Amino acid sequence: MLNIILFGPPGSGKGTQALKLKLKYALIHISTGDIFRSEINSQSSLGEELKSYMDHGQLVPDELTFRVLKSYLGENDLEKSQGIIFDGFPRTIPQAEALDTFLAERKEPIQVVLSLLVNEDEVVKRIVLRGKSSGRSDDNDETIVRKRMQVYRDQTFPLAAYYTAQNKYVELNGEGSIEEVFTSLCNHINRTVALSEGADVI
Ligand code: B4P
Repeated sequence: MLNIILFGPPGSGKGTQALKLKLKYALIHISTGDIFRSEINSQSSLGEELKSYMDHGQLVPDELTFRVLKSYLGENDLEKSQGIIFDGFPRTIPQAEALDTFLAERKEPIQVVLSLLVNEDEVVKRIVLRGKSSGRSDDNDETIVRKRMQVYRDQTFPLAAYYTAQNKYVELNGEGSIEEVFTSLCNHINRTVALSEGADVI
């Protein structure tokens, strides 16, 4: 099993790259952002609650995130894949701890956390551009986008130290073209797989 976390600020390309990696490595793609947006589109009261946080650039509270994710996992069979790519999850230390517990029970820990480095002006530019066509209400207001960056720095970036302590955190340049970033991610993943198989990788 190949379990990977794609990490980075909003708009760093996690979703874009996760879709390509999912196809290449036959992984299940778990994006909490996508799961939340699908719940919002169903116009349920739970979706309304999720939207109230997302529209303000805030994280969905952990307890609510766990509830939605648990229900999603109950409906999807994880056994039929070569592994899982986590995109936008975990975003807080309690989320990371819960994920570690869940994967420890399955004896399939995270192998590598790949962090896409992109400067703030570039991510704001990308998200505002996406906002023109995505219809996402959290994308089309620069103030909200900057608030999401602040939330990332305060609540999510501490995970870099959490996974560094586990010797799993790898940073790479997320500012090249989509294909360049993809090649770089694949190189890191191939290296991780080779190391886990006992190869002598320099
Ligand atoms: P997400 O859905 O995770 O979205 P994101 O951070 O905006 O995007 P991502 O990094 O995936 O960027 P993308 O590839 O699309 O989160 C949305 C919200 O949901 C959060 O703010 C939060 O409220 C909530 N949420 C989600 N998970 C949560 C959790 N676990 N706990 C609590 N709350 C949670 O790329 C962005 C744009 O850049 C695209 O238009 C793309 O085409 C472009 N792009 C990508 N790579 C590029 C490149 N190399 N060059 C140029 N453009 C590029």
